[in-house]
Amino acid sequence: MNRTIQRVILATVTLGVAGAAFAQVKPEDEIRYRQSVMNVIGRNFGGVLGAMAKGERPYDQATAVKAATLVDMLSGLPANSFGPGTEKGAPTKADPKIWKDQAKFKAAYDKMVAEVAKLPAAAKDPAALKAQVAETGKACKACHDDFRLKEFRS
Ligand code: ASC
Repeated sequence: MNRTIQRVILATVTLGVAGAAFAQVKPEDEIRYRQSVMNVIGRNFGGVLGAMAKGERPYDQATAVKAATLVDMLSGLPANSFGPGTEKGAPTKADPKIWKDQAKFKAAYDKMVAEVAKLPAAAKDPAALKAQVAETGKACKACHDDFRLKEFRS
């Protein structure tokens, strides 16, 4: 067997194994994953940065930068867990519109990611943090208004 054929076989097997690994994630696990990450984002954005911006919690630079960096690292993850077949499988507030208007969902989601990316730098200064929390919050809210239901559905 020559090396080219060996490589083709190896690539095919690798892709097959990777594909099978992705396919094995059950919809309920994908739903749990995106909800878990959103929960951690919400606790750090609202509970830490939002509270500092509103003056409900004293500003502390190290705490703010840490929370902002964490939110920035996590912001893109749930986007990959709204794939085909994850519309249902566990109680979810994800609006079925997500799967019908993927371009609109992606645009709203990407706007959030772009605003979150500005948080770590803004978190170094209380006034800048307050301004960027406001902009980021608008992007969170816009996507939730359009694509998150008020109640869980099964
Ligand atoms: C949060 C959180 C949201 C958003 C939203 C922003 O911290 O849990 O859903 O911010 O309230 O308007």
